[in-house]
Amino acid sequence: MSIKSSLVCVAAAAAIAVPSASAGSAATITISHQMKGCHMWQLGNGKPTPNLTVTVKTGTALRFLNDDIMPHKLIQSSGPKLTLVRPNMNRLSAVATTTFTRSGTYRFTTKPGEDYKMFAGHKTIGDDYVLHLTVHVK
Ligand SMILES: [Cu+2]
Repeated sequence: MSIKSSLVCVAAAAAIAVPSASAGSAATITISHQMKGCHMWQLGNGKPTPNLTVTVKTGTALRFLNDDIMPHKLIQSSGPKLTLVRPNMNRLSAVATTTFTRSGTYRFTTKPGEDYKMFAGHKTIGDDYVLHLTVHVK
């Protein structure tokens, strides 16, 4: 399934769950734990990747869910200035959010922290990925 079609599925599911929501749609990007490279982005139930590009409509609320075994601080590296809500995702299942009110191209990365204590000694394969996300807002 392509990234675009899975995003449409997420948006459709959100619309069904909240039928009265009219302004824009919503999508969730999970930072999921992976054996190779430790962590990747995952849009909805899409394929995990360390370099993700998505296209959303103006007004979309994007939710970041940190399901990794380490903290991630969400960092906007380029694009029109955004307000990031709770960007310091420093516990299991922490959520950060932002809403794209202006069209443009936005880029993000994360600054990972140390593994949570309960996962100390947890082994993964290869170097940890540096995550890169591009969001095109139309
Ligand atoms: Cu990780």
